[in-house]
Amino acid sequence: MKIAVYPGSFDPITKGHLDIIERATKVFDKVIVCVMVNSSKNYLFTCKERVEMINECLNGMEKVEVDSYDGLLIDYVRMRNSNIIVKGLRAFLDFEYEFQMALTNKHLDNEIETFFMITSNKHSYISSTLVKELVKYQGDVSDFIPKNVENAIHKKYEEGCK
Ligand code: COD
Repeated sequence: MKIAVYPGSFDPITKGHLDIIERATKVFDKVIVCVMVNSSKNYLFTCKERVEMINECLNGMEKVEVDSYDGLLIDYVRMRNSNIIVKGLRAFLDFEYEFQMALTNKHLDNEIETFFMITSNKHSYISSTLVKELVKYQGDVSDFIPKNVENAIHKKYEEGCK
């Protein structure tokens, strides 16, 4: 059974992330979406909120499990009896960063492989940062995030989060 781990911050999940998840289920037997910590980012949503939001967006999508982990990605991948990391690539900018992470993970555990999936055209410029800013200033984000995610961002800003 080919189990793949799709790690990320997902703060919040976007239609770009969901597209990668859906396409990954066509390649792997099981896809574990894992909410993790990128220490260079400040998060709007708690880990629990991000996990809940992702579950709501999956609409019972088969073969997908949502989890969270605060630690090294390779430790999590091994713990889940997997050796596959799935990543999405939007642009050249992503490539440099993802390339560095993939090689570091490979150095730490040579058995673990990173699979890159190129974003689909219509999702190529979506980012969690961009959608948060659009919502903050009342921009239309219906093409970028599901409605429940938009509502959750609105709620955060109403509560005074920055
Ligand atoms: N279309 C396609 N793919 C996309 C899109 C889009 N529109 N938007 C984002 N993606 C991809 C990203 O390229 C990435 O692969 C994935 O989706 C998640 O993106 P983010 O932005 O939600 O998550 P990141 O990049 O902040 O996640 C970084 C991790 C949390 C995975 C990383 O920091 C990590 O592994 N942390 C755990 C600690 C660790 O092991 N560190 C050492 C790493 S070498």
